[in-house]
Amino acid sequence: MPIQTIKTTPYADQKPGTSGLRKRVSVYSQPHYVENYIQAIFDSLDEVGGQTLVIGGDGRFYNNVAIQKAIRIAAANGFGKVLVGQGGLLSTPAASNIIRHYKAFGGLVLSASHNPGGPDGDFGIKYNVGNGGPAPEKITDAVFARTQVIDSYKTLDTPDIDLDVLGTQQVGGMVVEVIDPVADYAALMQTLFDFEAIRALFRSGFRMTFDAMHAITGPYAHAILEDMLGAPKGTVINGVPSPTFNNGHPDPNLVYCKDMFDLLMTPEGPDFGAASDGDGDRNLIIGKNRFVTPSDSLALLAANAHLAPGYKDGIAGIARSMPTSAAADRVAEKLGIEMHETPTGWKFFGNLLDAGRVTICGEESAGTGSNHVREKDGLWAVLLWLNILAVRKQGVDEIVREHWRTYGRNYYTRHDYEEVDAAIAGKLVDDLRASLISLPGKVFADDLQIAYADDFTYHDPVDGSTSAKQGIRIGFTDGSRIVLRLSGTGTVGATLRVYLERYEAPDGRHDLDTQLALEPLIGIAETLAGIRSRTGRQAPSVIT
Ligand code: VG1
Ligand code: CO
Repeated sequence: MPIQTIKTTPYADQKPGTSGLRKRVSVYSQPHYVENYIQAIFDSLDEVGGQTLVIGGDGRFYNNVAIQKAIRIAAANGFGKVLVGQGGLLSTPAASNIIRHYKAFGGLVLSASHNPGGPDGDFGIKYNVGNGGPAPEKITDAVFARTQVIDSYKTLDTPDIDLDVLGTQQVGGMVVEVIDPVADYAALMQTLFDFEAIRALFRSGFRMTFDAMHAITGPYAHAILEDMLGAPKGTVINGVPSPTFNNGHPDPNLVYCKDMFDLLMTPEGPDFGAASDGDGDRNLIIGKNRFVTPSDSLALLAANAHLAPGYKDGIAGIARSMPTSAAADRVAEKLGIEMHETPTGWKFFGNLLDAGRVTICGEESAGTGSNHVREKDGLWAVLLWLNILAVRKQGVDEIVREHWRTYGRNYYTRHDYEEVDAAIAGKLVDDLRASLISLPGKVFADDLQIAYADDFTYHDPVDGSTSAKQGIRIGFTDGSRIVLRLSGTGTVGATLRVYLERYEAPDGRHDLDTQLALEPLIGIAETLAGIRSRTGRQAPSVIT
C-alpha cells in the first residue's frame, strides 16, 4: 500500500484554544483542513512508529468523516495500531481512560463539547498525551507553529473502515480495532464506587433523572445507572446520541436544563437530577429544591470523597481553576492537604495529578474529576454524589446546608457576554489590565475594599513552566473576588466571562438570592471594566 504525500498550504487559524481546535463545521470542511491539523499534531510528537493511538468522539456531525481521515493519516505516519470506539464514539473521560488502560501513545478526541453540532454547528479536534490528558501548552504551541508552515501530509488510498463492527481490521500496515466504548469505563467506575450501596439507594425508592442531552453520555448512563445500578428504566432521558444533539445545545446549565430544574423544585419531582454535556466531561447537579453550583460541588465532593471506596484513604490535595470559587480551599485547609490554583482548562491539572499532589480537581464551568483519568468526568461526579447520598442517607439540600454551616458559603455566579466584537473585548481587557496597578486600596459601596489586582500568572510547581495572562483577578479584603477573562473555546467573536464571588462565614446568611448577594460586586465590575458602555449589551447572554 503506497503512502501518498499530498501537497497542501497552511491555514492561518489552526491555533488550539482552551480545549483543542474548535471551529464551525463549515471551516473544518475546507479542503485539507482536517488533514493539515492532524498531520501537524503528528509532526509535533516524538517518534510515532509502531505506537497505539486512540480515536473517538462525541458522535456529532462530521465525527465519522474526520475519523476516517484520521485513521488513514495515522496509518500513513506509521502508527502500529488505532483503538476506536464503536460507531466512532468515546466520551472524553472514556477516551482518557482507554489511553491509560491500554498504555496508548496518545489519542484524538473529536468534540466541540457543549457547543451545538450539525452542519451549521461546531466541530473540534483535541490531542491527548500518554497520561490520558489534554496535551500541555508546550505541545499545543508546537502544533500551531507547525500548522503555519505545513506543506504536505501523508495518507493512504484505502476504503472506509466499518466503525460499527467490533474487532480488528487492517489499514495499510496498521491494525484498527473497534472497541466497546462503554465497557472499560464502566469497569473503572466499579472500582471507585460502592455499587451495592447505590443499588440499595435505588431499591429504597430514591428517584433520579439523568439528562444525556442527546449526546455521548446516553450509552454510558443507560449501562451504568439503569443496567448495573438498577435505577428504573426511564431514569436516563435523551439517551440516544444524535449528530445534531436533536438540534439542541448540549450544555448542562440552568438555561438549557431549565425543565429539569423546574421539576426538581416541585414536591412530586425526583430526589436528584443530573446532566452531562456533548462530550460527557461536564456535570450538572440538582437536588430536590437545591441547585448545587459547580464550585460548591467540588468542595462537597472533596470533603466527602472518603465515603467512596476509591478514595477511602483520603485525598492528597485539591486543584481548582483560577475563576472557580474558593469554597474548595476551605476544605483543603481543614483537611490539611495541598490546594492549587491553576489556569482555566483541564490540561493544567495533569502534572499535579501525575505527581500525586492532588486527587480531586474542578472548574466552575461544571467540570469535576479525579486522578482516575486525566479529563473532567461528568458521570464520575454523578456517581460520587450518589455514593455520598447512599452512605450519608441525607438529601442534597441537607448536605449542602451542613457544608455551609461548617465552612461558610461562597456565593458565586458567572456572567457571560457572548459573541462580542473581538476588538472591543480585547481592548476592554487590555484597558482593565493597564489600570490594575492603581486599584489596590480603593473603597467602594458596602465597604468593599480592593486588596489586590493582578493578571494571573501560573507557575507549574511540577515542571516549572509559566503561563501568563490567564485572567484578571481583583480581590477584596473580605475575600470577595471579581475575575474577568476571555473564553478560549468560542468559535464566533469573543466571549467575555465575568466571575463574581463573595464569602459568607459559617454563622452568616446562607439563604440570600445569589444575584442579589453579588449585586455590589456586579456594580463594581461594571464601574471598573465598562462592559455595558463598551459592548452595548445591557445584560449578560448567559448567567450561570
Ligand atoms: C471553558 C470553561 C473551562 C473548560 C473549557 C473546556 O473554557 O470555562 O473551564 O475547561 O471550556 O470544557 P473557556 O476558555 O471557554 O472559558 V469543555 O466541556 O468545553 O471540553
Ligand atoms: Co465538555
